[in-house]
Amino acid sequence: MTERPSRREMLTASLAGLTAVAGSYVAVGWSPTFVVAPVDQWIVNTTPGAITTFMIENVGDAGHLLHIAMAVAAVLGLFGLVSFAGLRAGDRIGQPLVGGLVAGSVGWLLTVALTREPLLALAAAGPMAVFTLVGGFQTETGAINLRRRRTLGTVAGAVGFAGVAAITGRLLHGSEPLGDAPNSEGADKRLAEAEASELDTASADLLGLVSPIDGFYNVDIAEFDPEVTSEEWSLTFTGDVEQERTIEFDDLIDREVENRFVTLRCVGEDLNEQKLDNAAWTGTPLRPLLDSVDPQSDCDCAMLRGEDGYYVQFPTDVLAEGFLAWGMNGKELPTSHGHPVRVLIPGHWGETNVKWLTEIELLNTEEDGYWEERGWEGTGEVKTVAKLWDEGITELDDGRIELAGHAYAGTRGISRVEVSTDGGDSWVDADLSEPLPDEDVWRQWRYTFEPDGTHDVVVRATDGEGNLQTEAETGSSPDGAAGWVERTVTE
Ligand SMILES: Nc1nc2c(c(=O)[nH]1)N[C@H]1C(S)=C(S)[C@@H](COP(=O)(O)O)O[C@H]1N2
Ligand SMILES: [Mo]
Repeated sequence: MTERPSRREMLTASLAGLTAVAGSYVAVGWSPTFVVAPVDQWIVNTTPGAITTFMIENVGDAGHLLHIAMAVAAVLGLFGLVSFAGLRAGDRIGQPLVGGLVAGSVGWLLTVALTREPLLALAAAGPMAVFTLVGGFQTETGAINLRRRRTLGTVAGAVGFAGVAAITGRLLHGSEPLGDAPNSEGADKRLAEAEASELDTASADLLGLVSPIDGFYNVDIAEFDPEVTSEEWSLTFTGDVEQERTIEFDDLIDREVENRFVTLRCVGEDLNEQKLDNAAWTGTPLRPLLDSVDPQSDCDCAMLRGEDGYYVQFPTDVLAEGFLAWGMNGKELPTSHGHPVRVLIPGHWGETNVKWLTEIELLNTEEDGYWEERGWEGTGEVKTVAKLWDEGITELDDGRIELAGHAYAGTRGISRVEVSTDGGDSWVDADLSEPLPDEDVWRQWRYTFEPDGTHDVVVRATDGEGNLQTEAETGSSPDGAAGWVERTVTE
């Protein structure tokens, strides 16, 4: 018969679990070798697509928090159980030391199994052993045998000291600033060009034509970004090609360099959400590389894969228009945007722009990508949209109201943005920023009016081919939100 856990056992197991997770975090930070990461990845991979889509539409990014919470809880529970088992074993034979060792060793094995990092796993196993040991030395009433107090004090002191040292080290280490992207000399000129094309707006917080790197939106299937150095990185063309080919980073950056503006928009965003951003990217065109492998694919389609296990499939002729980028606004790509190399596909939804790109497989028959398997249809061209975010609504000193925002229609471009302040009865043209000479880039719009009470403001764009933005509203799933953004503005 097993007895129910006592308070002492529960406390020991919880503390051991907590400090093991904390120890792992202190050692490796928010990285793929943090002990929670593989469990989190497993949850992400096994969550049914319908649930994922439901979460995206209803709780948005909070879905990530839920995944993380589940993963942390699972690891805490697992470690707690191990400590509990060690504690019981030690009690049974009257050897707390053995209990601590058992908990530490099993904890270590478990962490190595999850992270494949034997040395770093000690950061989780150590605290586990120590706390299980401390629990074993305590009596049920919580009193500690006096003779052992000194030993315990020394052990606890040492652990505390190591913990503080490690945390300080981590804080001092911090995140290092991004270096300049190789061969990105032309990027500065492009950034200056964008600044010169911007509209003057009254709002201090509204984005200009270029999104700052740390403000650029982020969409990831996983909660832990892969960490790939440019030395480790390579891209391989596989599948139905005349000739398989692998290209390394140093060879990639030696190819023809371009600095292009490319705007990205996520198919999963709500109509007036802000998963829409623009940057100047440094990279090289894909077409010559693709031609060099001589694709033989029957479906004229390719599957692109990223280091995080992400994959997406779309036509080869769309891919050929793409661009392999290693720089963002003149800096090397940050981890969160696909370091060291991502693909950028003009005019198509964000999901085609694979980060941490490692493989391009030419296929003979079409296959679903990660999001398509989960019910999305996000590999096509973006829909046209004009946005009116909060920061774009400003009351001027003279009492007038300035409305400003961004409009985007992929490679079709934006030719016009109209604003209505009476719920769509009458329309006026907004000012537009100078068009940038790139094929897939947004524009800014601005409109100022005299308010008179409460206004039902509606905004709509017309693309470069003369098509008016679709009026009928739809949610984001499966192929992107449609409709006109409507806001109530009161003087
Ligand atoms: N490897 C990989 N690439 C990816 C994703 C991902 O989760 N993993 N997300 C895609 C989606 S859905 C979007 S909208 C864009 C977002 O790019 P960003 O995070 O740089 O803004 O990346 C795409 N590329
Ligand atoms: Mo996306």
